[in-house]
Amino acid sequence: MSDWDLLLTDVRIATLRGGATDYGIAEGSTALAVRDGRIDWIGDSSRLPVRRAGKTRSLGGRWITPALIDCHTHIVFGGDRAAEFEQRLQGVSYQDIARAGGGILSTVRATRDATAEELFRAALPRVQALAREGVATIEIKSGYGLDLETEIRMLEVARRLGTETSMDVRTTLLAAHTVPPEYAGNADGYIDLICNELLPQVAERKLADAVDAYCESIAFSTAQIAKLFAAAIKLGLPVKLHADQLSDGGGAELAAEFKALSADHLEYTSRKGVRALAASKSVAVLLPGAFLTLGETHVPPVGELRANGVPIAVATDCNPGTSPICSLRTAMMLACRLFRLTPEESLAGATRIAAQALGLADDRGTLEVGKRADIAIWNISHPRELAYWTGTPQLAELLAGGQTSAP
Ligand code: DI6
Ligand code: FE
Repeated sequence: MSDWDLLLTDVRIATLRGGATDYGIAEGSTALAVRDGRIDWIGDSSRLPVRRAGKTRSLGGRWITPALIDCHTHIVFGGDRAAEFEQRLQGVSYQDIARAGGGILSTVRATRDATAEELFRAALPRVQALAREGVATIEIKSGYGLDLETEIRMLEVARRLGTETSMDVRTTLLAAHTVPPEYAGNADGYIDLICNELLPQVAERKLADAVDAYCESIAFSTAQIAKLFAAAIKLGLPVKLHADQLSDGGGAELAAEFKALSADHLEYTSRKGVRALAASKSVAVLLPGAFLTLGETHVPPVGELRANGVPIAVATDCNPGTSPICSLRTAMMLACRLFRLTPEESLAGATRIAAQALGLADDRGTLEVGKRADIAIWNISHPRELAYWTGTPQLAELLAGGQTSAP
């Protein structure tokens, strides 16, 4: 019988495991043991097998949950869009700003002008801010380069954020975010560039774990994205989609057709779209930060998603245009307040279901034997507080793969 590396005793455990009710709270006085970075044993302390542990820590009755997972961010970018925020407050719409060459394209200009080092230095404190509130895994999208060189630079910076911090980073190629100025009026030509040149290079160099696209009248059509998705899947890359954020463009149906890992936003998704997602087992990722920032009033069909058994995740969408929010706890609170998720759904959405949205359901997102020991230790009196307070320093410690992780 081999030894444990770490034994946590006198802990209260919210496992968040699937199918459990009440946060998957483990009854009684519990303990959790870690071996080789994974959870090796969980249970009642009175049944603890006798084994040597490299380190034993009594946590004085503190709560632990799975570390949080932010499954949708655009955290690498140049510049900011505070001036557009002011314009929008004056009543100018997001779409009008985009049509006038601002919006995503203004961040594209700033990102193209930035070196890899500058992009890394700008993103690092944002990644650290998420770590400080208990996040151990994030997804980072490209999509502000829109040319071969800058899209690759963004993905390399994202990978570097994963190697130089204790955050585990999953990267996504979002070259189909909007049509770059060089291809104005020729979106099909740009999709061909992505399919024929960018995607093969990115796949060859293993720079992306998935491929995303923006399905919207101001971005790409379902036909264009279908072509891109077919190319991605041929190269072995799973897909996901920005779907139905500003209008019902059949995004959810498209995501379902390609068995997407997730369909994200979904403010305008129809019943038909919800049923398609249910059949494809794709995750619905809700992004209340973008909803709030855009002053959107059309809420995603949460009741329908629930009724059809579509798993619901919650993420920050951290980006300079529509969601300048670098706090997953804030997104969790907003998902409750704006979309009527329960605090338990919101926490599951930022742990177990977020892992599923990244294709990592078997690896992390719950506290169960065999899963990665990504564990958040909290100063709270109940896990429902995690979708209630924001901006409060309630994280006592974050373990990533069983190791104390410094933000
Ligand atoms: N939807 C969003 O909310 C972000 N991208 C997208 O497709 C916004 C990106 C931006 O405005 O910079
Ligand atoms: Fe987004």
